[in-house]
Amino acid sequence: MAGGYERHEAPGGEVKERPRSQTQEPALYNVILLNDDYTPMQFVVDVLESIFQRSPAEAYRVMMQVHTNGRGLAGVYPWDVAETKVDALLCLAREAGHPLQATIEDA
Ligand code: TYC
Repeated sequence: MAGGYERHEAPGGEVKERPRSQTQEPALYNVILLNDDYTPMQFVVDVLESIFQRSPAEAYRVMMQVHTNGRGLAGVYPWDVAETKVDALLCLAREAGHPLQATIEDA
């Protein structure tokens, strides 16, 4: 990782230096929703709102994107979060008897 120092100019013109942060941002992954012919549109909208924290308008837009193009982006998360959200989605879909599927891809 690139080391070194970050330089900041303080309001009085004084230059301060501190070691560059050693913390790594986590890798991000896309959760992709897949279309099918059976899952009701409203169920997909509800899932996007409840699991992926999309607004009603966003949820409808993403659902229509998937319905029209076959796939669409539900959200972008670190691996563990993406996996947990897909598990929750599959669980809700299975309980409701819908074949809704999602995959995780590199962002
Ligand atoms: N194609 C489905 C229908 O016509 C709706 C749908 C949208 C299903 C998005 C899955 O990920 C999906 N009822």
